[in-house]
Amino acid sequence: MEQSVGSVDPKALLITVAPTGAETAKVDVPQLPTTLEELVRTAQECEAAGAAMIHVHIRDDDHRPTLDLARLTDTVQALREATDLVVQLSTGGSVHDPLEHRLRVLDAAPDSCSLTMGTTNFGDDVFSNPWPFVCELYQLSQEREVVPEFELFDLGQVAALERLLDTYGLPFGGRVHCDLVMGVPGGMPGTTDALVAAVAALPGQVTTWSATGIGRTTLPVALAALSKGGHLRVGMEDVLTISRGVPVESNRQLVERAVALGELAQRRPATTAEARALLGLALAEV
Ligand code: KMH
Ligand code: ZN
Repeated sequence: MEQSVGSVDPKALLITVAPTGAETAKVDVPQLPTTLEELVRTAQECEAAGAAMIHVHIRDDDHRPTLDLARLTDTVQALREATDLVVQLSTGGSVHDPLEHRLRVLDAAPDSCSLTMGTTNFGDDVFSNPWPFVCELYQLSQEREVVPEFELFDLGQVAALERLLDTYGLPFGGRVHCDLVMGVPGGMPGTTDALVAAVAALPGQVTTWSATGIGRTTLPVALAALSKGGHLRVGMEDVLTISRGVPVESNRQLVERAVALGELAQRRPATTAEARALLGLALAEV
């Protein structure tokens, strides 16, 4: 029986894996997937472990972050061929990427793109997201039929999301999915109190949300998100230790831990079909 878009079992837990990021050097963490081959293998392992979406940053031949369009396009194609994951490209890139290169990411035609709702101090750097850029990227995502995931680094960005939706309407697909990125030095802290405040302030149009805690805030944020009925993002973009002083071996290990935490909360990993329904990428058949 055909159901309405987005009517997904509330027990389904969307696990997004963010395997690489733009901040960690391969030389420091050799297990970080930086080549296309490593990324595809990681994606397959993480899908098998329970992930349904992948948040992708790519690297060049020297393992440095890049937004090279041909490489991004090849990456989307390779991930689609090798997995059924929802492919989300980062439009955040690295703190050094010019805004015009970040807009060009949509030319690679991913299923989804990240869209950060404001400028954030990012450690010693600045992650620049001026309001006109946010509006341009959002309108481009609507035009190109790419589903945005709104990245919220602080409470002000939650308010900015409401302003954006009130001004430009709903995203392509009609769903509003956002991700609380917590514990960045310069953003909201990775605490239960901050998560509860952010979730309480989400605009009414939001249909689903996930959360991720950077570094040592990973576990508190994941547990708080589960207790509030949210979804999870995990991966080596956000954390490099599995416990104090113990390096993460692989992204699969982090996905497996998310599945185990979800089981304790009586949730089960969302399938890729459910993820598509939840994001408005397809009519729900689940
Ligand atoms: N690498 C950060 C500067 C995103 O992917 O959209 C930005 C980031 C957010 O990771
Ligand atoms: Zn990212």
